[in-house]
Amino acid sequence: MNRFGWVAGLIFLSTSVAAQVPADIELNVIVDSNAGLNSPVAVRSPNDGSGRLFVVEQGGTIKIFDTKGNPLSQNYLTLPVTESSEQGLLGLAFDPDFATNGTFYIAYTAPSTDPKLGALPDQVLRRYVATNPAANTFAGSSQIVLRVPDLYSNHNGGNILFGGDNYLYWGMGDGGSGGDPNGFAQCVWKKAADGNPATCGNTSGNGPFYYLLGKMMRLDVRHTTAVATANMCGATVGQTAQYAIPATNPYASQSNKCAEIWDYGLRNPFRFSFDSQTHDLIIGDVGQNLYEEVDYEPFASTGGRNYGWNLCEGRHYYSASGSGTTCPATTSSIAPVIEADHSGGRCAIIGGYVYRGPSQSLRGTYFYSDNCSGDIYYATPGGASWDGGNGTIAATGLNGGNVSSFGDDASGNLYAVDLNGRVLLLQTDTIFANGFDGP
Ligand SMILES: [Ca+2]
Ligand SMILES: [Ca+2]
Repeated sequence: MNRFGWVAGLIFLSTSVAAQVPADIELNVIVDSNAGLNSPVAVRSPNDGSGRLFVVEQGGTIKIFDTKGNPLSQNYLTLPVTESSEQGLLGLAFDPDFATNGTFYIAYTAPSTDPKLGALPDQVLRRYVATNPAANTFAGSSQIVLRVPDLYSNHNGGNILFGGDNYLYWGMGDGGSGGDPNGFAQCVWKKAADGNPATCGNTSGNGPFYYLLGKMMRLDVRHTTAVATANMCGATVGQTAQYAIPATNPYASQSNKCAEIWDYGLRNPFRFSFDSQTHDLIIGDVGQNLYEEVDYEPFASTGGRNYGWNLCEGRHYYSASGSGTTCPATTSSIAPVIEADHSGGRCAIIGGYVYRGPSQSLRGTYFYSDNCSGDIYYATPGGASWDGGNGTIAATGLNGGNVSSFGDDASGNLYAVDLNGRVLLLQTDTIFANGFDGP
């Protein structure tokens, strides 16, 4: 492409947020509030050809809905968790070969009666292996893969997904409170050169385990480790670990940094996704009091990226060391592609998906929401800023209630989950895919 064409492309991207979504875009109720769902926080497809949708309830239950949106009579799985506004059963990820190996993972806050590494119940990653992958109630075995200690009940991340590389990504919040008082999000050290880096806070006892807070972890959960090494911050040195470190993780070969870390500088990456076509990683990172953000990472990335928290909040300084919007550049962290302030009733971003489903006119558009406003927003991926670099947010005019999550299925249908007990399907009115009835 010639220079002029490249410049023209930039001009197009800078104005692309003003593009209109189709007039016939709709948000249709697939599971309504009478279906008995209690605080749903995730929807997942097992991609096994069954058409089943698995819906995660924060209180510790996984339910299955059929292709018409009707709940099956029995729960798929129930487990004890600690539940509060941000604690609970938070994530579900099916192994890419679930149809044959029956393996899936959940992320949850442990019940208060479990042993714990920190002051509060751990955030736990657990593997399940179903004896019969096609069964509608779980029977089989399970084991804990990794535990992360916690200090405050908020900021627990909890989304888990397999990437296009077949590694499991687990978004972890900064531990909680406000402002990341211990500086965990900027701390990648297993052991500091001087033995006690000030930026890593007071973590007496189980120190290194805390350094997984405020991170995107990347784990090879399809393999175990016979003898855990010193840079595995989620395992005890010398003991067996129920996961392995991908050799291509940024700190895999460094002795003094946590090998589980893929990215750092995250506050609460509550919901993230992978573009099913490009495998790019797109993270919704919940802001402090002023700025929500979306972070973007191409599939070709080698990780080790610093998304800025708690130096920056969005494109703005958070720390007292500066002011204005030059924070990412000044701190050498990565600026978000979308920054959303708290006008319009926004309080906490809900990261969404790039649509790749049957409604052709929606393909390639990124849809996301906010837990307080419930508005469904959209942006066109491309370049370093999807909002024109100035925080201009584009709304579809659709509202999903207290949106907690999005999810897709094998056909690319995009679902939004409403904490009020609903699952919604985003589509244009000419498409009723996967057997769902139209309005
Ligand atoms: Ca927490
Ligand atoms: Ca950031």
